[in-house]
This record gives sequence, C-alpha cells and structure tokens, in this order.
Amino acid sequence: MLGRPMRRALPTLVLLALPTACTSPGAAPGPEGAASASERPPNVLLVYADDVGFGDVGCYEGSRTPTPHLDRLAREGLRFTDAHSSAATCTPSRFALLTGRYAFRREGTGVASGDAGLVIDPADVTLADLLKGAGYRTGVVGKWHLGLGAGGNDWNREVAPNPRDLGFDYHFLMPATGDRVPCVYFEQGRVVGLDPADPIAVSYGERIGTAPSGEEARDTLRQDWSHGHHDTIVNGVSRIGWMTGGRAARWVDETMPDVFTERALEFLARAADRDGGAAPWFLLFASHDVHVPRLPHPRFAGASGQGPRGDAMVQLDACVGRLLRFLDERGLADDTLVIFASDNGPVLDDGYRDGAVEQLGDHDPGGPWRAGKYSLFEGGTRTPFLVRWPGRVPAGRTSDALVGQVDLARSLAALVGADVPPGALPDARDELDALLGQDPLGRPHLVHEARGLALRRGRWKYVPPGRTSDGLGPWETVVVEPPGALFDLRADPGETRDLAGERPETLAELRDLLERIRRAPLPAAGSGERP
Ligand code: NG6
Ligand code: CA
Repeated sequence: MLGRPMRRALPTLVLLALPTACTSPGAAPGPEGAASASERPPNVLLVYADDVGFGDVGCYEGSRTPTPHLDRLAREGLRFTDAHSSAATCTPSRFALLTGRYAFRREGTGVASGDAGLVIDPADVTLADLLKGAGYRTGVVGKWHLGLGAGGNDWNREVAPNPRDLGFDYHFLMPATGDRVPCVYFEQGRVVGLDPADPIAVSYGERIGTAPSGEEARDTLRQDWSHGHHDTIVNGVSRIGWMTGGRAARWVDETMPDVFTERALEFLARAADRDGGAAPWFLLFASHDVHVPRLPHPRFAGASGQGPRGDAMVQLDACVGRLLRFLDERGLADDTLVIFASDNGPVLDDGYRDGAVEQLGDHDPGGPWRAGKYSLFEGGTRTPFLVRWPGRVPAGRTSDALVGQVDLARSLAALVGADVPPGALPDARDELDALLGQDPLGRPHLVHEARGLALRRGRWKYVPPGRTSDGLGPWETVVVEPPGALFDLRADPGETRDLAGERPETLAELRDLLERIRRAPLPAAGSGERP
C-alpha cells in the first residue's frame, strides 16, 4: 500500500503550496485583485510530441541533438527514465492518454485514417472533461489523429462530434497526421480558410480528382516516398489518401509548427487573461514533429547535423522555448505544471526518403532501449518524460519510477481535486506522487500495446509469442516462439537475453497477470494496491 489518501483534496494542496509560492524567486505578482497561485491549482501545459524517442532529447542518453529548452525543463524539473506511452503508435496512445483506458479495450483504436470518425465516445470522461469541470479553460492545438465527426465527413460543413464534445473549449488541429489527407487545419469544428467556390473532397477508397499522384509524378516530388504515401500531392509531397479542392486551405508543412505555436500562444493569452488571471488553464500542445513528412522550416536547416529528422527535433525544441518564454514573460512559470511526453518511440524511415537513416551519425534515437515505433520491445513506448513545477517538483533530479501516460488523467484529476465518476478512466491509477517525484516506484505493472500486448512488472518484461518489429525502420520482424519471452530489464536493458527457459514461473505470472488485465481493468483504479 502506498499509504496515502486516494484523492487529495484541494485544501491540502493549498497548504503545501503556500510556503514555496511565497518564497520562490521570479514569481511575478498577478494583476490587481487576481487570485495568487497558492489559491488555485496550477495551469497544465502538456507538450505531446510525435514519434520522439528516448534518445532524441538532448538530456537523455544517446542524444546528439541540441534541445536547450527541453534540457531546461529537465534542469528545472524531473527527468523520468521509465515513462511510457500506452502504445507504440499514435491513435491508441492518444486514446489512452485522454480516456485513462487502455486502447485494446475499444475496437477501432488502431492508427486512424484521415476520414475516421471520432474514436473517443463523447460519453467517455476525458482528461479535458475533468479539468474543465474543475474550472479550467481547456484547449488542444496540433495533431489530433483521433478521428472527427461520424467519419467519411463532408469537410465543407461543421464536423461534429469534435474535441468540443470531449471537454476542450478550444481546438486548432491537424485532423490526422501530416502524411494523411485532408491536409488542412481544423478549428472549432470547421476547416480553416476554405473557399466555398473550391469545395474540399476526401477519399480513402476510390481515387478522386485528376491531378497526378505521387506514384505517377514521382520525379516532381520535393521529398520522395519509400513505402506508401504515393497518393495526392500537397505542397510537393505525396500523402496517404485522396483529396481534391480546398486549395486555399491547404497547409504548408514548413510553417506548421509556427502556426501551431501562434495559435497556442493566442489561446494561452486569452486563457491567462480570463477572469483577471484567476482561472487556471490546460493546454494540450500536440506537436507534429518529428513525424513524417519531415519538412522543417528552412531556418532549422542543418541545425542538428542529422538531416530533416534531427532538424525537426530542434524545431520542436524551439516551439517549446516559445511556450516557456510566454510563461516567463507572464510570470506564470511557478504556477504552471509543464509535462513533456511523446506518443510512441522513434522511427527513421517511416515512408519517405528524407535522409533520416543516412544522416543519423552517432545519434541514438532509442537510447539504450531495443527497437522503436510499432514494436513490443521497450523502444516502442519508453519515451522521454519531463515534469516541471517550480517549488513543487524537485529540480534537476531523475526518477526511475514506472510511469504510464494512461494514468495522467486520474493523477491530474487528483491534483486539481476533480471527482472522477465511477467507471471512468478504468485503467488509470492515481500516480500523482510519482509524477511529483515523491514516489520512486510508480506503477506496479503496465501494459504495452503494439500489434499485440506485452507487460511490464517491476524489472520484468513479458513479450508474448508472435511477431513484432525490431529496429527503427527499415524494420526486421522478430518471431517470439511460445511460451513468449521474458527479459530482466535491470540486468539487461537491451532485451537481449530471453529468460523464458530459466524462469518459467516468472513468465507464467506475468502472462497470467496480463490475461487478467486483458479481461478487466486491474487493480481497482487508484487503489494504490501493489500485487
Ligand atoms: C503507417 C504509415 C506511417 C505512419 C503511421 C502512423 C505507411 C506505409 N506507413 O501506416 O508513415 O503514418 O502509419 O504513425 O503508410 S502514427 O505516429 O501517427 O501512429
Ligand atoms: Ca506518433
């Protein structure tokens, strides 16, 4: 037992926060009459990166990429070494992050196409619902990839349901991914900048339109494809899926991070000014970097020495720098919990020939962990995770606690004193103590989803029999023979020695535990129980 109440009441937080908030340097006084930080829970800025591996952030082992702003978060906060996305791809990770429910429990949570319907049921309680219910102004800016509307949408009209039905007051999004149509921005239920005289149409079945495809006009492309990605050409790059019209609304990849950052800063300025600064805000800033296609702004060309993939990482870091500067300039840094996380592990060639493999040099995107995106090995989900809250989270420390993104909703609900209705966030535990650096252990066990499910329990990792991918793209397929593989991550972080034959009882325990979790959420959420 962890030996603390399941849900902390806000008054406790207020008492704890008072001494540090009063003495911390640099805390700018709020506007006249505004509530001070100590009277309300913190703002929450969740920076969610795309395909950023453990070793892609400068302050992590293996990195050769300059990321001064993310390194600053580590210096001023906690750097986690055993933090995980819920899955090794985007859609299921984002689903679990927002709903506190493992994605394998819900059909249709695999990588969503660009015309998929909303993957989260508006009846589900989400992280945004809980924070909004606690008085937060809530926003999401960036990559969504959780479907919109009923699916097969008419993008010329309002598309609903959308994030407004999931607790977000504001959204400005890329609907799916950069490599999938529709290649337009979507704000408050509508495509941005659409000319009614040039309606947009999207198809993931029949080809539409007469423009040459990426397969036919391959020699005209600004970035060649290596697998898939050879349908409609937008901004000189071919994508997955077919799209016609909507020309004035089409995005330019190179300016996308600036567009997202500006929309985010506008949201933050509005939210920070609301009620004289008295009400807290939550922003999910979901960067598209370093997902493909990687077309960073020309001002980042050569910034990493690793080609476009590393340059996109430097670009992401610069966006984080702009958001942090806003907090500094507004005197909000001490009142804001900043979290940096990634939706899955790293990948090099993910469908475009952008030099990621050839220009890698001695940069190691996965750090010490095996494989990356798509894999059941550690690199699939073990990703960078930084938490900064000056005065409340120890600065410059490292935590080896086992942390899962599936717990964020319940842990943040506990932080702000929000009531979680029975049955909501079924797989999420209140792991706030681990997030704040007060519990060195974190979760007792964690499911890892790729094509199939693996399980962590303490030092042990169970990978079931079957196929999984290895490497960082191009991939190899590894076949795990029955009864599955068992690794001791403490002794063998690289998952090189299968102990299935030596420790059959441990393997059986993990396999049985995974089966119990698969059948039903376990243990009772937030009970603090350690099996
Ligand atoms: C794959 C795409 C890949 C990427 C991935 C989703 C092909 C050949 N590959 O199907 O490029 O888009 O889906 O990535 O089409 S994720 O990070 O959004 O989950
Ligand atoms: Ca991703």
